[in-house]
Amino acid sequence: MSDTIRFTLDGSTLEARPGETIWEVAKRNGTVIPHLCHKDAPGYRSDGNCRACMVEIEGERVLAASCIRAPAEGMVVSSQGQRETQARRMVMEMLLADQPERAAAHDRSSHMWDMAEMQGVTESRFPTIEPERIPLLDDSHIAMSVNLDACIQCGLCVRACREVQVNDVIGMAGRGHDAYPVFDIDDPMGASSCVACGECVQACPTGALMPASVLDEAQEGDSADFDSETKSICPFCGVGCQVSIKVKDGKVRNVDGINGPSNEGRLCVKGRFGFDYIHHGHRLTKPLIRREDAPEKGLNVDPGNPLTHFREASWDEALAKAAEGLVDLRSYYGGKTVAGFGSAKCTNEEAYLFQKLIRQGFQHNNVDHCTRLCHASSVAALMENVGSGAVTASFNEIENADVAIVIGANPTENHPVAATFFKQFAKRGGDLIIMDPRGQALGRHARSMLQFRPGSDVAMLNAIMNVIVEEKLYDRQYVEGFTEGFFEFREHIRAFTPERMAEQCGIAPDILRDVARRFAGAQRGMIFWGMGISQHVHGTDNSRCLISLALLCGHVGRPGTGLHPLRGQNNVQGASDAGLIPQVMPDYQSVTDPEVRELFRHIWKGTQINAAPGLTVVEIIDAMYRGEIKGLYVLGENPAMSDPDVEHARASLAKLDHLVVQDIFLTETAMFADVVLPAAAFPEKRGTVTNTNRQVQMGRRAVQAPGEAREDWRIIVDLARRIGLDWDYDGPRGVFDEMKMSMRSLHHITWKRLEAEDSVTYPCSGPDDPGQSVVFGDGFPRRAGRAKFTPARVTPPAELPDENFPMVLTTGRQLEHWHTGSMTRRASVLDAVEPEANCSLHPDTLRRIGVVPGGMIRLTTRRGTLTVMARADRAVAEDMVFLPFAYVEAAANILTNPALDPFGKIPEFKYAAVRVEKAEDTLAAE
Ligand SMILES: Nc1nc2c(c(=O)[nH]1)N[C@H]1C(S)=C(S)[C@@H](COP(=O)(O)OP(=O)(O)OC[C@H]3O[C@@H](n4cnc5c(=O)[nH]c(N)nc54)[C@H](O)[C@@H]3O)O[C@H]1N2
Ligand SMILES: Nc1nc2c(c(=O)[nH]1)N[C@H]1C(S)=C(S)[C@@H](COP(=O)(O)OP(=O)(O)OC[C@H]3O[C@@H](n4cnc5c(=O)[nH]c(N)nc54)[C@H](O)[C@@H]3O)O[C@H]1N2
Ligand SMILES: [Mo]
Repeated sequence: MSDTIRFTLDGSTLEARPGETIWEVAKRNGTVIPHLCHKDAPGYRSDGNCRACMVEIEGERVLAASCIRAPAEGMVVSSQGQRETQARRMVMEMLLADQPERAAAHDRSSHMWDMAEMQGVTESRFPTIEPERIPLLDDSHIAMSVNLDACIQCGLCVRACREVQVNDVIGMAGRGHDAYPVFDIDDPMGASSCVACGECVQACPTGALMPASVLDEAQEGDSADFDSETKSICPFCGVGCQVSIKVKDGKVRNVDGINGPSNEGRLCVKGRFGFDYIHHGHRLTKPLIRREDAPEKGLNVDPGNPLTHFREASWDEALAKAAEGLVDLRSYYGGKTVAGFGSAKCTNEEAYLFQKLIRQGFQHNNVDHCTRLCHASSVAALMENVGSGAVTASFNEIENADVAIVIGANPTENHPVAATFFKQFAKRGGDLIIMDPRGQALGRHARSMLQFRPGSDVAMLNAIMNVIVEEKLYDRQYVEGFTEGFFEFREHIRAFTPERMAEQCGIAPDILRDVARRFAGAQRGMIFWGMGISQHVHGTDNSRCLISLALLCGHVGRPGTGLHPLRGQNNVQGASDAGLIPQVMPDYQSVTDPEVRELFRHIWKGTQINAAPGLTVVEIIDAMYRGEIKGLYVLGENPAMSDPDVEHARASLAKLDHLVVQDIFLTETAMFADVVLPAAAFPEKRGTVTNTNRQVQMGRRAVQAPGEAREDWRIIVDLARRIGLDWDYDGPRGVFDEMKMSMRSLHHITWKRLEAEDSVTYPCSGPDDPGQSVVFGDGFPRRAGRAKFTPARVTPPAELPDENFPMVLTTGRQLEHWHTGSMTRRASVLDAVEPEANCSLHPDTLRRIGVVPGGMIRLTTRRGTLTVMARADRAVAEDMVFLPFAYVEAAANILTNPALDPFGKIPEFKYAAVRVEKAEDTLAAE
């Protein structure tokens, strides 16, 4: 290629690609030039400040830093000559002079010691630092230690924090030799605004910043002192970060991010410091059977001591008992009285087996999972209008976008690694537009932050589209070429003028116009959304608007464009693909389609698939309450916490004749069980998971499961056999191969490839194709290849504030906790950072009800009441309360409204009328 450059390095002629540095070309050709302040990882800008990587360039008087120097045509470079090797050694020696000795190092295997060793430097000829200048230890953070005596002022931590994660907490203070990193203005790390992503710890080449788990009491440690290292996937969110898990003495010692396609080496606090839930003393290690003399079913069990209500049993007995209860119901009342809740925390293979067990074993489709509470409405709208429920582009495509809307999602807390890419986009000058009734951290990076009224998305989005249509800003060619329904849509949207809608959504007409013009005027735009869109009785309408908006502007199918509902659980995309949905078989093939049923009859050796779509999560809970469903098998879900109107859900669980719960902890749901089956956690098993980007990735076992806990797939298979199914799987690989028989999405994705490549994106066009991150450039999987405009009307939330319940309750998440808290409240770092149930209100609202921040308030809705500690947060509107749902002692879902969206059947978790008062016990205490 003409734009490559040829130069000579150590006598060989090499080619440099555009933008490559001498260091990079050398590395690509097998020579690692020593380096310290340069990090060989995506996202890290070279700085050339430490001079550890100097090379000689013919004709130049001074040596050059190879990490920042670009080769020029014909340049002659030497990296192995005496002059540069000596100079580099000198740099190492000078830096080592100020370091603790290797035997007492914070990290005896730090990158710095590696580099010293590589150059034969073991000690320094130079005087060591004066003792009074040695900085003090900062151990104020629970997860990270700061020992600046090892700092070489290379600035990598600053670049990690500011440029890679874009958190801007670390800066440099002081000058020259006495420069040192500071947190915020000069706070101890633990008191700073640090969000504990740990990027700085991963970047630091000397051990000055270290995971606390690697250090002993004397602050000495060795990052290479582990028994095994396993590449796997983070078990928390749908970003699907690739991780390297270091295990010592059977326990996870620390976790690093590796260069997966979605995370490019980055992690957040949960992925880096949240794995020790798997070692918690509450882990289920033996099967449990409810005791005959157990008290009534309820939340009355201590998860650390279940033997008050349960007795331990052998696997044989527990599986027999679990199966017998289900089989009895099937024979007395029919298969329809048994339902299953599968898991988005388990693997693809486990999800597939689970839905197969229910469909084959009970001859109906009453199987669903948490996607129903999550993006069911988004998927309904996407299926209807685009013909596919998955994202049209990976979130990383934001790199190629000019404008991006993030609406009803809070990625800095819920998809923190995706958020780093969003922040980088804004930093590069990308036009980031946030739309959320609540302020959020991403708002600081956005060009516009539209803080509109909750539940008024359709009004706001329709007004924006009204402008685009009226001002003829839409992409006519795209609309004509790739869509249908535009003329009806255009008529419909006429009425939604910004002036009319402004009052409903609370955003001024000129702002709506400006946003419309920017989004439509950009070359490439993306839309990201989350639960603020989906969890409403009009969630499907909300999503329809977003789809129409992207179609109008032609922002689909090209790099830097697309629709991206940020998927939540680590494997919710995969579990949905695998058929854990009552209306569809694997790959969204409808149960009502005779050809589909025939296909599965064939693959499943004669099984008749029931043609009637099954019930959804909330419908199953209602059917349990009415006594129509009498048996339930729950795999890795916690409906006794996560379902709306949870007292009703708990009452339904208590009514069951037979409940089998398979989990890693005795969850609130398991407390109602007749049989509890102890499962291996994700880092203890093998199998594939699919992230929000459609990347199918390989999860591997890093540690052994505790006690008698078993991998989920194995438990499902054993149970299936005992209910009479003729299954002979001997591992996830065989299951994956069977999945491929019915799932086109897995074409060209083989187990062997995943073993070798760790990740392949679907759709994938051939054995060497890494998969397509952007889809639908040449049409949609719908009739005539066209996507559709479906007009949406403004509908109010199911329950509006009134005299008795004058405020609005909204629920959601926090960075450190995972959903129902089962995992993260048992992760030591995460629980220490966020230990107490809390809610947030505007400071003026707190003042009005007479509560100081940190005081207790009482929240009451038509469903129930609870007390919880209140924080002051200006991000929350004055008439709203934000309540996370991770805390059993103040379970948000006691309050939420179970009203459903008619299409997605998703409950309205984001809006309920609430009364807020000062809690009586606080009153009494005064
Ligand atoms: N730390 C952490 N991360 C998680 C999870 C977790 O439990 N903890 N769960 C994972 C899962 S399964 C999911 S689905 C994702 C969810 O991730 P998100 O979708 O980001 O989740 P939420 O915090 O529930 O809500 C998102 C936003 O919706 C806004 N919102 C509320 N009402 C409205 C409204 O009427 N309209 C609009 N447009 N916005 C509104 C809220 O203010 C909030 O900022 O997170 C995943 N990641
Ligand atoms: N109020 C309110 N409620 C909500 C929401 C909201 O925003 N507000 N959001 C909803 C959404 S989006 C979602 S996705 C749901 C989530 O609802 P759930 O899926 O019920 O919540 P989790 O706490 O993630 O439950 C996962 C369970 O799996 C277990 N587990 C983890 N790993 C494994 C494993 O390897 N094997 C097995 N067998 N079990 C395992 C955990 O211990 C835990 O009990 O909550 C919904 N509920
Ligand atoms: Mo979710």
